[in-house]
Amino acid sequence: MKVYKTKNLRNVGVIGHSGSGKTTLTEAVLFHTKTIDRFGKVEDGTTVSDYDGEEKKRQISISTSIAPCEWENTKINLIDIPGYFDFQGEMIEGLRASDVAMITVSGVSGIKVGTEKAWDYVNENKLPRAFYINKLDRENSSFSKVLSGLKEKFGISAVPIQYPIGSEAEFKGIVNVISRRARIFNPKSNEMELGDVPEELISSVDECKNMIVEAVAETSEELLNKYFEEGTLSDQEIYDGLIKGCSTGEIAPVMCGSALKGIGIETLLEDIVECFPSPDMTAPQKADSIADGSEILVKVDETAPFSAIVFKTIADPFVGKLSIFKVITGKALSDAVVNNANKDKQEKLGNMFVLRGKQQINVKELTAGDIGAVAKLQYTVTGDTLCDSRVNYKFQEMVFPNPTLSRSVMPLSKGDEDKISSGLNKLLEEDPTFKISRDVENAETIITGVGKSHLDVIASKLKIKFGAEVKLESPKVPYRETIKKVSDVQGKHKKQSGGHGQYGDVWVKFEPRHDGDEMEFVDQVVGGTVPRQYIPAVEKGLKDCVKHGVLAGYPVIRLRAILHDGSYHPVDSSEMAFKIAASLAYKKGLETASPILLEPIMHAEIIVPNEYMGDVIGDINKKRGKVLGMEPFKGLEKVIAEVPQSEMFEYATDLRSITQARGEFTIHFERYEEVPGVEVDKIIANSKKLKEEE
Ligand SMILES: Nc1nc2c(ncn2[C@@H]2O[C@H](COP(=O)(O)OP(=O)(O)O)[C@@H](O)[C@H]2O)c(=O)[nH]1
Ligand SMILES: [Mg+2]
Repeated sequence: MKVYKTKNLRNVGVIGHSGSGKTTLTEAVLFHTKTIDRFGKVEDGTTVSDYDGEEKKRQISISTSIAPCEWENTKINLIDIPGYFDFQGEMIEGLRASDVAMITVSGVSGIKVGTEKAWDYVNENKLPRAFYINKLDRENSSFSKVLSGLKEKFGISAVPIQYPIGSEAEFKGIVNVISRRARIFNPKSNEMELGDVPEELISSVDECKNMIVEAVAETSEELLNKYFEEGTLSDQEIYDGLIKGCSTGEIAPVMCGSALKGIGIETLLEDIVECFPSPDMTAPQKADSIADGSEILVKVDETAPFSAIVFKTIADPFVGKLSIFKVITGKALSDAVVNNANKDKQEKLGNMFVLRGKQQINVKELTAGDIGAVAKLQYTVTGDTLCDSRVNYKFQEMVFPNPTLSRSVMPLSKGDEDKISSGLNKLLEEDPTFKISRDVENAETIITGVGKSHLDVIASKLKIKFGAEVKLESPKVPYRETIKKVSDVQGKHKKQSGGHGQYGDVWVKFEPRHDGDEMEFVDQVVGGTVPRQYIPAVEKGLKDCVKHGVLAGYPVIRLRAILHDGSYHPVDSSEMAFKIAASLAYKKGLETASPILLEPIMHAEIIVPNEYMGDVIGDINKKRGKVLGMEPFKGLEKVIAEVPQSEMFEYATDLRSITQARGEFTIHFERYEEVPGVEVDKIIANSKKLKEEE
């Protein structure tokens, strides 16, 4: 593959609602540019972008794929980004490398939640954007309906630069609105052929062109004046204004076609080259100065010293780790030794290549704006900056959503623990939206992700890539026990059967403490009723006991134990005998001091569009939660609540279904609170059942 100048590069992130045809469109572009000679199908698992075993199995995209192709001296890097919400991290990574986000919309179903989320994200990150109305070959598809939907939802910035010829089963071509070039499918030659704008479409195409002229005129005072004076703008002014308006995000060009039938692909390519910004035209990248941390803006510039951002990592058990980067300044050369500005270490780029799906194509050089990959970097992780030694900044890191759905990982066969843990750690390298933690109490590994499918995919990758089969279960609630009243009891252990006897006798007062969770042991023995040398054994005995409460076996907290009396035997007393005496006192003492169960209460902040407030609050109440307050938050509403942890394990899934994935939440442990009576019996019964199973 030849080396392209920055001006001749286009990085197009294909995003949008799941199923709108992103992967098929990517495949169609590869096919029509003769990059591949077979048009793969998502259903057959034969596309370039959905090459991973998990993607083939599920027939959806799970990870972001890069698909470069060459067209008229331009290299177009298509970045096929999964639409499914669980793989949001992949979207953030994919868009980090994109200079334009092309939002695909189904011509049948129109704007969906995924369209809105894509728009919100690119809007927030001020990324240039365009729309592609797909599936115009399908029954009930409508270009004009979807176009007015886009205008209504996203404002006048959505301007049609293409117009369809025919519709549904009769859909057969596309008009390039600015150049008025029409391409029509000729069933005889089985090719798209250049032609004139059909008579009956001329007025519609004119109307679209007017929309473009008006939108372009809005982008500068000078053009606006000219437009008012002359009533129109020249084609060159339109192109210049369009590309400028697109790069600042003021104009979102709307294109259309049928990815599956391959209708409109040439016109799309034409517009990508003519109307989409090259990497140097988009807003500068934010970086931090290494010397003093101040913010620096870095323009894509092929003449400056080398710098690149690693926006994605792939963990492969066979190939090893792949780091995928976008060159921001200068050029990347294979075998170069570069700095990792985040780790202050040197890395050798070694064999450099571009990825097309899973295929690796070796390259010697990549210019600013281009995307490449290297294998087996030692220190580098996603988000790091690789650069020349003269570069004194590092790019600002991507912000990923906090994962909220947890599962404990249960090995299916004993002895797989090491495989699981090393596999999970490898998967962690490629996925910043996934976390591993340890539940020490139950000796379990907990994984936390964005949603159920995300965690299912991780379990499945563990099996396929790392050969360890696991079952995912709801994590256990870390209940606690304590007492509400005071008791004062004797624990006496006395055995005199044959030979050496055993004798220990203690009086212990148990009371709740409110100044700490750990058991406090107080020694108030006077007159040596319990000899000095046995007191540590009593304390040790009690400390062992509080690991298991008397109700359901959960650890006991907020307990004070005061040893104040006892007796001993000069021959039969021993540390062991006093330890046993302490445990007898413990059991009796706690049972008579009104033991209770405590459960963790979480503080939750839930952010949702106003129309879902009622349902969200109703659901919180159903979950035994308390709403503490509500406040406006960035045009949405924030609900602040406290909810028992046991009710929140599925909340990521629940909130998604209540709000059609429009809600978000964060959660953290707040405190322990008494479990209400009705729940207690269930918990005790459950813990008995678990013990019997062991
Ligand atoms: N009729 C028709 N079907 C399409 C078109 N584009 C995609 N599809 C189908 O829509 C489904 C989802 O496509 P896919 O590319 O996986 O969508 P993605 O989730 O956005 O990547 C697949 O069954 C495709 O064959 C199109 O232009 N016309
Ligand atoms: Mg896809």
